[in-house]
Amino acid sequence: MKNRVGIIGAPITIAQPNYGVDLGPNAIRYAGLHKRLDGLNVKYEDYGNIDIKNEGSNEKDPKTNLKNLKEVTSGNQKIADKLKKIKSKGDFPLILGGDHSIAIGTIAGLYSFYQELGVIWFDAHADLNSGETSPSGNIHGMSLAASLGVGHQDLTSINGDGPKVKPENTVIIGARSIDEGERKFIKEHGVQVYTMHDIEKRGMDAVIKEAIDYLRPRVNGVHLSLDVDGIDPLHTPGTGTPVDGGPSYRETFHAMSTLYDSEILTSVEIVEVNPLLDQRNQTAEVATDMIAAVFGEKYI
Ligand code: B3U
Ligand code: MN
Ligand code: MN
Repeated sequence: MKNRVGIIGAPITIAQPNYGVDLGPNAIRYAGLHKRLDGLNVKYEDYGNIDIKNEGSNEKDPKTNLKNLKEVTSGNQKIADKLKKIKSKGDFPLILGGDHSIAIGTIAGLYSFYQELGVIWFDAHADLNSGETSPSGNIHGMSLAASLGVGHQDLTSINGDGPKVKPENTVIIGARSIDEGERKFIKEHGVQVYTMHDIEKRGMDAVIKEAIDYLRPRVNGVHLSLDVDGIDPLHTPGTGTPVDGGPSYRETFHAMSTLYDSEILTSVEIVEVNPLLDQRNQTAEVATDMIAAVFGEKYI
């Protein structure tokens, strides 16, 4: 990556049920993010954390089936604005979450620069729910759908009405907990999904290379949205909704390293690190290892 990296903390926590995800950005910094980037000779500017008010009622609105819609919307509006600012300076955005709702803001901001944005959504979940299909009312399970233009208007109209990314430019990797409504969404909209079944059968190397080859001719930028619950919880216990049976540390590191080699990425975010559920900051350390891999760290 030739551009300077612009680091932003985006500490939204109220789009999911556990407090503590707002501490994720600092946990990743404490795990040694800056030193790792220094070691790779990556130039960066850390803009600190966006001022987010995590003060919702945490109650499902009976009309919309959404929790904390107003607060999640205003937090994401701030994230979209910040993204636009640092992209205008020419920075390569690195966003530290925060829960996965922050992708609504980052992708909306990126839309001003990439009308054909590709998205790699590395996650145990598909995050393709809406108020109509969500079992929980938690907006972090709806962020990819909202970016695709499906969901409550407040969420789909951040930085302009409508879809910010096309289903055919979207690849999900690592999915193993998909709700009924999300299954339908995938079939109807044609999102490319590599479940754990595909990874088990074909190996991570084949899957990540196919994803890169699929996106490269279609898009003019690629955003990596890395949910740490995508990784097997053996390695990342500090996250709110862990799902067993995920890609190992090694497989994930390899995928990140292959993405670096491909030179396809134009922005990266890492989400759902929750230090209050963690053991000795292990999850933030794994997150930092994965960031190092995506910025070029090798074994030798
Ligand atoms: N699909 C479920 C659970 C979930 C989604 N994302 C996470 N958990 N992290 C839902 O609530 O939408
Ligand atoms: Mn997610
Ligand atoms: Mn997830």
